Amino acid sequence: MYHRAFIGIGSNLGNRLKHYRKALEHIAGLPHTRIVKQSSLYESEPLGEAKNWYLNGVIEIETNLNPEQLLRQLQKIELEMGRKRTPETKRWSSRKIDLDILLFDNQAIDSRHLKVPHPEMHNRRFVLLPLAELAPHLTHPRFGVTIAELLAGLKDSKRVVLLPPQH
Ligand code: A4P
Ligand code: MG
Repeated sequence: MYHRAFIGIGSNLGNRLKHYRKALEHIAGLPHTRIVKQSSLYESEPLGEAKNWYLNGVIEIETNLNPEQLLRQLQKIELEMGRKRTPETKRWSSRKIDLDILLFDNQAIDSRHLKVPHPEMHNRRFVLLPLAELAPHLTHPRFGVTIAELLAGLKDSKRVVLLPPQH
């Protein structure tokens, strides 16, 4: 059975655009998975202690992986792309690539390793702006309001800047 999921992509280290594109290639190569839509790219002021601005965007995929399998595959991609996960690596530290499952069908998942919808997505302009390009009328499974409504009511003063299309 095919599922529809939205993945948030972020990079704030090195050649961010190159890392972003590489991540898309990896995701497109996952078994029984295809990228259906891609948002524009945004530059965003970092949330947390990192200094570098992020490149952020969202993609919609169709997959027959289940949520746990998808999470494992995304973590494998992060590691293959050289994201360091050592005990010293701080939460929210700079990273070449960060892949978060934002939404998975209409599911609400609350396991130790996986929380869907992503527990912070509704507070983040760098997630809601690109997501609203792809799915403004989609309802958030926990809050019962649409992505466009979440964006309209959002209080997030961090700057998010639309990038012109990349060639
Ligand atoms: N995990 C639970 N739910 C999920 C999910 N839905 N998708 C678990 C992916 N992972 C999920 O994540 C920690 C653990 O979360 C994983 O082991 C997984 O089992 P991580 O990627 O190792 O750590 P992290 O990303 O440093 O921490 P966290 O709390 O996930 O941070 P976020 O929410 O990913 O935020 N500022 C800007 N402007 N743009 C950004 O993209 N990103 C972050 C990271 C901080 N500031 C940012 C941005
Ligand atoms: Mg993450």
